[in-house]
Amino acid sequence: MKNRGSILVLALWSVVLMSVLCISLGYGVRQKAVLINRLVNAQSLREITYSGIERARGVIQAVNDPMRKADTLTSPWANQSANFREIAIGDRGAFSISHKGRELGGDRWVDVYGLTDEERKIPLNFTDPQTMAALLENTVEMGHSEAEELAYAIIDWQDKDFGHQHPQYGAEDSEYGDLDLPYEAKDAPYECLEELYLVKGINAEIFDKIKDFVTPFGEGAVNINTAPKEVLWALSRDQYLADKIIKYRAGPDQDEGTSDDRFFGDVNTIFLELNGVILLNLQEQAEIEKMVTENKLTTISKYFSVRCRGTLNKNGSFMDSNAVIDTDGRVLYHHISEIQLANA
Ligand SMILES: [Ca+2]
Ligand SMILES: [Ca+2]
Repeated sequence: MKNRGSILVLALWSVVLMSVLCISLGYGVRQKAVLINRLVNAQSLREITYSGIERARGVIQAVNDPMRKADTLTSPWANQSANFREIAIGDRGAFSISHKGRELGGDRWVDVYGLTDEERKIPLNFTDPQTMAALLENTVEMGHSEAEELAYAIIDWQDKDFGHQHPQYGAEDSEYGDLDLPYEAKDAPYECLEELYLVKGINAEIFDKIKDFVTPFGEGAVNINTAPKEVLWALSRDQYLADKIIKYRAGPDQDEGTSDDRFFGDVNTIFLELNGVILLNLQEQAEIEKMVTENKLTTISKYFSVRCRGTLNKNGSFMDSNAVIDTDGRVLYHHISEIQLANA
């Protein structure tokens, strides 16, 4: 009887042990299956967003005629849902390339399906402290001396010398060396926008307010056909001239990005073309001539931003990817900014 009892206890223990083993094995297998599924989903999303960037490169190369006179807000890269909105990649998913643009005839920001040119922004590696200070005053609502102080720090960060351009303002090695975690000023061109966070005086609030109006890309000139009011205002220091340029561009319907838009095809005739439609005063004429003489304006663009979201049909997983491409087909910057994977 005693032996039978022991065998029964042993058998029961074996059953318990086998059950625990099965449960833990099952859990491990399920974990691995989830992991593999997520890796497969991430790979699919990568392929879909890369297809979006390839589409953008194709569109840019198709319009890259060296004889073209202008890139404008009605160019094929600028606003074309057919090319950039919810483009299916087989039955796996789709990509959209979009950015926030001002609603036609209003001040609300809406999704615009297309690329943005970097030449619509102030080039950080070529700008002067006065232009930068004007932008800060108008977009961050800083006082003049506070804006100048920060503008000089932004320039000092990338200029090659170690000395301050301004006797009181700016920041070079000495200012950064005094920080809790010291570093040196870069003294070399900005390569990505987020570098601004390293500049003395820049915080998240300021970065957010200027990020759409400055760029580390470009060759020094701003495209007068695409620049927003904030940029034209900072360049010319004249809000009314900026308004007149945008009014001219918008055409008779006074909406930008529509088929009746006007554009400038040659920097040397900007004054004549603008004055033919909207009368300019002598000061505005001088401001345009100054910008042209200092090579601050262009009518075409070479660098383009692509903000692409790839999504999976089966579970809504998505990946956001930002890239900058140029008219030669080069990808100069590429960064996955967000990825959200569902388990299914
Ligand atoms: Ca420097
Ligand atoms: Ca128009």
